[in-house]
Amino acid sequence: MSKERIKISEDLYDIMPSDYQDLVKSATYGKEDRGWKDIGSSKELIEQHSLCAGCPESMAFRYILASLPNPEDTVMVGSTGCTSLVFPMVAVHNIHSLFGNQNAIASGLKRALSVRFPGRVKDVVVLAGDGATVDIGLDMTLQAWFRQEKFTTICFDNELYANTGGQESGLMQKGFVAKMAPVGKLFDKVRLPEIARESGCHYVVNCTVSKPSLVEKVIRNAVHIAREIGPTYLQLYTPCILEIGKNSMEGLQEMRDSEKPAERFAYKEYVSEPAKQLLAELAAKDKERKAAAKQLTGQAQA
Ligand SMILES: Cc1ncc(C[n+]2csc(CCOP(=O)(O)OP(=O)(O)O)c2C)c(N)n1
Ligand code: SF4
Ligand SMILES: [Mg+2]
Repeated sequence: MSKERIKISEDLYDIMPSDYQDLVKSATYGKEDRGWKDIGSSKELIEQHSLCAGCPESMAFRYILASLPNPEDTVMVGSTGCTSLVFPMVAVHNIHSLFGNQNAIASGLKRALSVRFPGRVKDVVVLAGDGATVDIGLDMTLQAWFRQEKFTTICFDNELYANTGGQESGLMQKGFVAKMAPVGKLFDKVRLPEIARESGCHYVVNCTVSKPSLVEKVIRNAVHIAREIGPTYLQLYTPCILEIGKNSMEGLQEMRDSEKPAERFAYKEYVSEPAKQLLAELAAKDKERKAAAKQLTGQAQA
């Protein structure tokens, strides 16, 4: 989906929807330093959504799409749930998979893309809810990690099945009572970040989406590491405000409360040794590139 491929034929320009015209004119495709700060000043890759007003999943989507290092050559794989309501409005190639199958679909897709486009970087990113990732899709999630499939898995953890009215999920907290789980959860929240690490993921982060700069950093790291080394996993807390009885303005505070030290979404990160080395190399290259750009600007101004 590079700008070249979405360019509008001159003869058809005036009949194309203005949203599409804006996408071609001012989306950040191809911009190496794209990030959350482009939100508001460039055409975003998602501007509308059908989630509940104030749902933190909608913030998370915006930050993630703004931070993908290579959106024009990225394919996202979604699954059934609240997240799947958003994908039809996302300006990045995406596939909807049957509930729970997302990591199996992504495995085949990533392999097919590397055969079809051998010389080209093609990133695959799974984005699914906790029910899809840890319950119905757990086998597919784990097997992809065991096989060292080179893509990123993002779980929007809202600690229940939101889209079907609030059933218990493996990532729900112990004791939590939901509309369709009136007895209260009897077991502990599954320690999926730890399982991801044990299953071979090279980069694992557990955090909330309260800070866009942090989301940007972890998305970039996860995609780069998956591209070069092996599977990566991000578990992002996107509370279902509808189910926990908060209004649209309270999602951010809910995330801030849950990321305090010792709370269940306190920032947790694991980076494997090869991934650490890759991140150091990327940081050095980035520094060099920015210094060269600064020098060029200086010369142009002199
Ligand atoms: C194979 C299959 N099983 C069950 C369902 C019903 N279903 C739709 S969404 C959903 C829950 C999704 O929960 P989660 O993955 O946590 O996403 P959320 O809606 O919370 O974002 C379920 C069980 C389905 N659509 N397909
Ligand atoms: S039901 Fe919950 S997770 Fe789904 S859109 Fe509404 S607030 Fe968000
Ligand atoms: Mg959920």
